[in-house]
Amino acid sequence: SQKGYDLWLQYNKITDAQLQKNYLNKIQGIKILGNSPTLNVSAEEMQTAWKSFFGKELPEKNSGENILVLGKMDQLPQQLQKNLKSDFENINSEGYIIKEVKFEGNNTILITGKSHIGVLYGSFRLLREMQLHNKLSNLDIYDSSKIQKRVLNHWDNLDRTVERGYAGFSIWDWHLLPDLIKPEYTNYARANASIGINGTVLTNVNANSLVLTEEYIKKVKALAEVFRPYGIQVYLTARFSSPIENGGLETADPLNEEVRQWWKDKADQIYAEIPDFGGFLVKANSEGQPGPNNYGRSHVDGANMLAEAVAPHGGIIMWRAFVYSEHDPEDRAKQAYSEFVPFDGEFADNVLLQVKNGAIDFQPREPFHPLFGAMPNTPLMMEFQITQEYLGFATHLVFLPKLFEETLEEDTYVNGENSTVAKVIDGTLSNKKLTGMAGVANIGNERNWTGHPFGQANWYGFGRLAWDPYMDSGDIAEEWLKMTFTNNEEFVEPMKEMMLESRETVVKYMTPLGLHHIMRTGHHYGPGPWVSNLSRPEWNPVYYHKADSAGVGFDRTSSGSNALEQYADPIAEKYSSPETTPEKYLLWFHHLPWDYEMKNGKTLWYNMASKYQEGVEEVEDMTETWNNMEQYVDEERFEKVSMLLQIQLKEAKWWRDACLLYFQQFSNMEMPEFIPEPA
Ligand code: GCW
Repeated sequence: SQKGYDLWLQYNKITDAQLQKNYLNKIQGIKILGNSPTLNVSAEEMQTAWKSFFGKELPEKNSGENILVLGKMDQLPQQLQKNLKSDFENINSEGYIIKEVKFEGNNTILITGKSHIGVLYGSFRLLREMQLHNKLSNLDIYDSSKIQKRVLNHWDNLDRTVERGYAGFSIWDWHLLPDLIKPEYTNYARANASIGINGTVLTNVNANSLVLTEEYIKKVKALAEVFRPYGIQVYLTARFSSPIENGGLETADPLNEEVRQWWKDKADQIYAEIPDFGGFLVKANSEGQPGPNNYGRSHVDGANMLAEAVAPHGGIIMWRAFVYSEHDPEDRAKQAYSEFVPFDGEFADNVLLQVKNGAIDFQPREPFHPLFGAMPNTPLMMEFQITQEYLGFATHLVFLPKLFEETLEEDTYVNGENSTVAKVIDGTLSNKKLTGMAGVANIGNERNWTGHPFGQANWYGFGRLAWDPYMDSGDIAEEWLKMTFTNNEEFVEPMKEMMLESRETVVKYMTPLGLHHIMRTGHHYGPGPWVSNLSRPEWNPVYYHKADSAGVGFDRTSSGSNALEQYADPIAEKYSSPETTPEKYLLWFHHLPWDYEMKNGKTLWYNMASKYQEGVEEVEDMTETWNNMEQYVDEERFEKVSMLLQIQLKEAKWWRDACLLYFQQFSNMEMPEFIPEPA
């Protein structure tokens, strides 16, 4: 049905009489100042919402009391511009102001900004206020994004398969582009704009150079045209060897003049078709992708060459720091830091270094990546994964903003206390102008976009945190629940609690106490701690948990890999001893005996078992909470979530039983009495 498709833009009918009165009194008509595709989109959105909220249109009015006025700063009457001078000083070029003002002598609600896109964001904000059932009185709201590039990364291939995508095939129908424009493209843009996402990388980081051919550039252009009114720029992934594959050159050496010229010409060609093209995202010399190292050149040589090609057009390069090599004996967790820190300050001005939240790979829980804070002279862009590669795909309900928030709030201590990751990312810690946050998309061609109806919350939450990395995940959950389902507190309160706990729950039944990367190799679904036969050692779970009769965990202190040395002193010191290491990271940093006594006086083995058990019990609680919600949710979404939760419960038990039975061989200790016999 429509419900799943409409995401958080349900605009449920306003039934409360008081509220309806307030809204309809305050806004009796709409006046649009000026003209632009983005303004048209804003006006259309108002109409869509009005029909859904109130069953009627919002009439256009030229003047009068209680109208809604939409227009950017320089369209406002001179006097009003003057009156709002200090308000405008509060916002950046994408920011907005929603304020009750006198307009041509009448009381009006004004939505304005310095750009049309600001007006669009303001329009979505006003509609959100209404979806949240906030009264419109003495409106005086202003807001701006704290991060500049808020970008989805689609790992979508040109044949429409999606790497680590679990919601069907790619939504980009390359075969029928540029001639067939699907309504999904518009609705995708609209949904993204509603949460402030302003960029999208259309293609997989494991890139195909075909997308840089003239034929595909036309297809990309068609999408860019759909997205433009919504303020969304398109980016592509650039396969480093494209000059060879596409250009017929003999090399892709970034210091070769012909190669440099090829990329410049390519950029010119793209920008001739797509003047607001965002730039390139590049995965180089990682997991078999070609890169500058193939020619004995560095990541800086590679990134700066591409940066030079797009710079004249205002483009940027997002260069990924996700590198590790099977030939490197160093702990995988240390390799990116070792590789990139020496290059600090050497990247061109229009390069962002894109760093995953943790040093291994999108685990249910990881300590923050030590690169954050360690490269003060390089703008670092956060890469989160919205798609649940290691968190149960689109089958398990896990509210990821909680995970994102945990990383953003971590203190790097690099400039003393309160040097949080959020401050690295928003540029305030070391005064960066270019800032960004990327999220690997969980979107596919499923009718509800994300497969699991609650996957939508992760897309939503990513957008909200990219706009404001200091947002509270509880507020995000609450907004999303109200906008997506209902404002009824009897639904919102228990569901909010359930969402907020869901992340800790998945950690408990998959990888408690700092365990990591013990998923079945290859697909990363389900447990596989026993796997040890892959040619690349660091792809084997045994590499990470190191269970033996002496104990379990990865020693990353000075007696082990010393990955800790990559963190600032307060962290390195604190985590060097198991006694002072937060329990959640215990086995990430320490190899400890099975009978190691933990804070509660019980052994490590006992604690591990009880975490797995708690995880299972918490999923049981989730199913119960959801069962009580039937009356508040449409049948289709209710049934789907019910069935998915049953699978999640079955699989939480699978995780518990598989991991505990496996680890028991090493612990040689009895299974605590609360663990049931495996089915
Ligand atoms: O998480 C791992 C995935 C790969 C992915 C890679 C990356 C796109 O298993 O599928 O490739 O990371 O981020 O580049």
